[in-house]
Amino acid sequence: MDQHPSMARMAQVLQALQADLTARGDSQTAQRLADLTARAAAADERVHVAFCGLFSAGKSSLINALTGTAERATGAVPTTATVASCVWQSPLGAVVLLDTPGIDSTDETHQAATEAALHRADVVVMVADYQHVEADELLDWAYALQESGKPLIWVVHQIDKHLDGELPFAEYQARIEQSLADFGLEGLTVFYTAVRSSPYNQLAELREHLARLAVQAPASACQRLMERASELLQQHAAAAYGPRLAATAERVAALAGEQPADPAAAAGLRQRLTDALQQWQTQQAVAQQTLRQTWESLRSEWLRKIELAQIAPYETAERGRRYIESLRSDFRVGWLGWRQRTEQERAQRLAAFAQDLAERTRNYLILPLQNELRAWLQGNGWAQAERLAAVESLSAEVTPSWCASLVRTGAVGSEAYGHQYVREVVAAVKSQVAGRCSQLIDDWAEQAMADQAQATAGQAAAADRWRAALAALQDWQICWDEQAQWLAAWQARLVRAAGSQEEVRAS
Ligand SMILES: Nc1nc2c(ncn2[C@@H]2O[C@H](COP(=O)(O)OP(=O)(O)OP(=O)(O)O)[C@@H](O)[C@H]2O)c(=O)[nH]1
Ligand SMILES: [Mg+2]
Repeated sequence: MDQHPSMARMAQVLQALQADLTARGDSQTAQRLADLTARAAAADERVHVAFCGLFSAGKSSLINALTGTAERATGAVPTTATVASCVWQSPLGAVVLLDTPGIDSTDETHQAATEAALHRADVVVMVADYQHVEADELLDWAYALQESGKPLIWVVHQIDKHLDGELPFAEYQARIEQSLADFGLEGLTVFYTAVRSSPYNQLAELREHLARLAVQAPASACQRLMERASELLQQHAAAAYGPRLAATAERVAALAGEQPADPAAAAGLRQRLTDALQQWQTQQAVAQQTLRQTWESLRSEWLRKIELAQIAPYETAERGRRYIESLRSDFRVGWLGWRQRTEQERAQRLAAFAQDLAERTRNYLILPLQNELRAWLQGNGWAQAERLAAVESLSAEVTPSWCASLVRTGAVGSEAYGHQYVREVVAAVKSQVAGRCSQLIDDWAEQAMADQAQATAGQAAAADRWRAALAALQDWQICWDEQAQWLAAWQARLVRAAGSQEEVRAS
C-alpha cells in the first residue's frame, strides 16, 4: 500500500467534522460525510463519476457500453431505482462509475436516491437524450450543480436518432451548445454518444476522457475529498443557518423595505438606517431647542415688562411712607383717647396705601400684561377659552393685611425705612405677578412641546421602525457571522489537510 500521510490526516479531519455535524444534530450530512471519510481512510484515490439525467436518457446503457458489459438493466420506463456503483478498469486505471435513477422519475424515492449520492461524485456526467437536451428540469438541475462547484460533463446521448435530412449535424451541434451557454452552463465539455451506430458517435472520445481522469496527479485525490466535504459543509450551513437568516432578513425587509443579501449590503443598509436615525434625532433636538428658546425669550420679555411697570409713583410711595411713620412708638394722635385714635390713624394710612397700590397694580401692571398676553395668544392662534380664562384670572393680592405683614417691625424706627418699605412691597407685588405669569408660560410651553411631539408622531414612528430594523439587522449579522465562522474554521482545516499532501509529495 502506498504511503498517504495526508490522506490519513484528511481522514482525521473528516472524522472530526463528522462528529461536529452529529453534535449539531445533522446526522444525514454526517452520514454522507462518512462515505468520504471511508475513502480517505482507505487511501482511495479513484475518481468517482456519477451519470445523472432524466429517466430513460440512456445512463445505464451508456455505462454498459463504456464498461463493455450488460450488467445494468435498461428499459423504456424508469428502470434504475437505486444508485449502483461499479469499478471500471479503464486502460489508464480504475474509475468508479455511479449509475443513478432519473431525476424526473415518477417515483419520488428515485430522485432522493440520486441526491443522496451526489456528494460522492467528483465529476457528474449529465446525460441528456437526443430529444430532451433542452428540458427545463434538466437544465435547472445542472445549473444548480454547477453553481455548487461540481465539475460537469455534458453528454447528448442517442445521437443515432439524428437525421441529417432534418438539420445538418454541425448546425444541430452549434444550436445545442448555444442554448447551454444561454442557460448559463458555459465552458462545458460536450460529447455526442450512442450505443447504436452513428457517424457522430463520440463514445470512444468520452471513454478516453473519463479514462484520463484516472491518471490525474495523485495530489488531487485529497483535493477532491476536500471539495466534496466543502459541498457538504455548504449544505449543512444552508440547512442550519438558512431558515434563521431568511427569517431575520424578512424581518429587516418588513421594517426597512430591503433585505440584506450579504454583509456588504447589510453594512450599507445599516449605514443608511443609522444616518436616517441620526438625522431625525438631530432634527428633533433642534426643533425642541428652538421651541424652548422661543418660550424663554417670551418669558424674559414679559417678566421685563412686569419689572418696568410703574405701580408706586410719588403719591403712592408717600402713602406708604406715612403708614410706616404712623407705626413709630412716639407717634400719637390727640390727648384724650389717644391710643384708640392713633390706631385708627394707622389703619386709615394702611388702607389708603394698600388701596392706592392695589389700584395702580391693577391699572399699570395687571391690565397691560393681560392685554399683552391676550394679543399674543390671538396673534399665534392660541386664543382658546381655557387659556383666555387663565389670563383673565391673573391677579395680585394687595390687601391691607398683606401690606401690613411685610413690615419689618425692628426697622420702623429708622428714618430711611419708609422708602425702603415701599420698595420692598412693590418688589413683593411684582414677584407675585411674575410667579403667576411664569406658571402660565410653563403650562403653555409644555403644551407647545406636546403639540410638537404630536405633529412629529409619524416621524417618531418611522424612527422606531428604523431602530427595530437595526436590531433585526444585528440579529441577521450575528447569524451570518456564526455561519461564516463555522464554515471558515472547517474550510481552513480541510485546506490544511489537503495542502499537506502536496507538500509531502513535493518533498
Ligand atoms: N436509440 C437509442 N436508444 C437508446 C440508446 N441508449 C439507450 N437507449 C434506450 O433508451 C431506453 C432507456 O435506456 P436506459 O439505459 O434504461 O436509460 P436510463 O437513463 O438508465 O433510465 P432510468 O434508469 O430509468 O433512469 C432503453 O430502451 C434503451 O434501449 C441509444 O444510444 N440510442
Ligand atoms: Mg438506468
